[in-house]
Amino acid sequence: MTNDHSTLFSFGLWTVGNPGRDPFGHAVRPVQDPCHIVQKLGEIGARGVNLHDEDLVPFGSSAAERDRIVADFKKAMADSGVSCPMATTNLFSQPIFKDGAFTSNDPRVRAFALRKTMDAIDLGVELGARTYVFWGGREGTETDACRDGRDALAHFREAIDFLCGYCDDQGYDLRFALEAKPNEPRGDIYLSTTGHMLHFISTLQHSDRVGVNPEVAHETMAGLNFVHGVAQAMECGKLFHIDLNAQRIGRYDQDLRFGSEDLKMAFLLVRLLEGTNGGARYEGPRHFDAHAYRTEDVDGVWEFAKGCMRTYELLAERARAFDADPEVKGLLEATKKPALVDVSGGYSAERAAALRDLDIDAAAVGAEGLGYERLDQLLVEHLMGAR
Ligand code: GLT
Ligand code: MN
Ligand code: MN
Repeated sequence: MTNDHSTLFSFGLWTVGNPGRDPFGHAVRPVQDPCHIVQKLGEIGARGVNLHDEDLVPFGSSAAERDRIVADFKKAMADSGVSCPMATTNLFSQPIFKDGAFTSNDPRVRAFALRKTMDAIDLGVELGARTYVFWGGREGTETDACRDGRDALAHFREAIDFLCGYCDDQGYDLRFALEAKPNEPRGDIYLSTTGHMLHFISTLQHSDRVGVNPEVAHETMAGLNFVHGVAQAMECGKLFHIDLNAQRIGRYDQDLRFGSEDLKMAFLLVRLLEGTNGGARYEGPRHFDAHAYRTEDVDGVWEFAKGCMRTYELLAERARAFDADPEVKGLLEATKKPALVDVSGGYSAERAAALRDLDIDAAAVGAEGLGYERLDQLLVEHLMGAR
């Protein structure tokens, strides 16, 4: 099975470049040079690389150093046939962001964050990025006594509106994708789920330019149904990007290899993204925001990366087989009966009267079996390659 090239797989420099540092232990792998990472991504068939400003250009670099680093990186991208579909800003590592960036109480921090983001947007656009991610890792609290949550949201809105204006002014063809997370590294992070983000977007001045970047691990940490969140984003045309990985409920943000946990959810997610059930396909990059187990050396990292892509392709193939299975089709047909009174056009007195006139035997309907046990068993059998 090969990538049919309509699927763009991408990895962040921070993912395959992750040296295995965690809050309790030092790095276990050497730091890999960004140009080398790009070359390796090209070799394994990943055609996209994503980055934070600081993944490529160290914080505090001079303009001349920045230009030299960027020129080398662009050459590596061209040599390997790897593009940069998405870029983002590191607004979490430097101590100045300890209490947030755009939502900080301190106007100096907010100004610094805007300036850093404008520079990072320039970098992303120079590398060809079409999507710009905002993950508010430090935009949160340990004590809510420090700030009124309404002020935090107003400041966050002000920042996103301002940066949309910056893109308009520069003539940048760039869409913003907001990434939610409930907690970690802050005790609580504002706009904790994709649903919170979707509402926030509806309050923006330039809401057309802004969508979401949901991450498997972030919704799953909180025990939420990730597939529902992605479906909601797709249904309102706001799935601008996606962070694929794996996660177990209730743990720290594990960012595991795609499909390595909750394979059934991964199957249903791929089925939704690929549109094998008849819905519109998600056409953006399949980005793996994940990293190898800390037990691995650099070879293990590239096994991890190949595994993410391979599992995605296998699940896409399984989803196609599931939706083409006549027995599955038959069971799903039964879920698609036409409405008795079409209310999709809104309320009318006639429709209300027609609803009142319907003869519905509630007891009989309530007593019908729906066949979902068989449907789910078929899903499991397809997932296991038994059909
Ligand atoms: C960080 C975070 C991710 C975000 C990245 C973008 S950085 O690794 O854990 O979920 O997508 O800022
Ligand atoms: Mn992410
Ligand atoms: Mn994560």
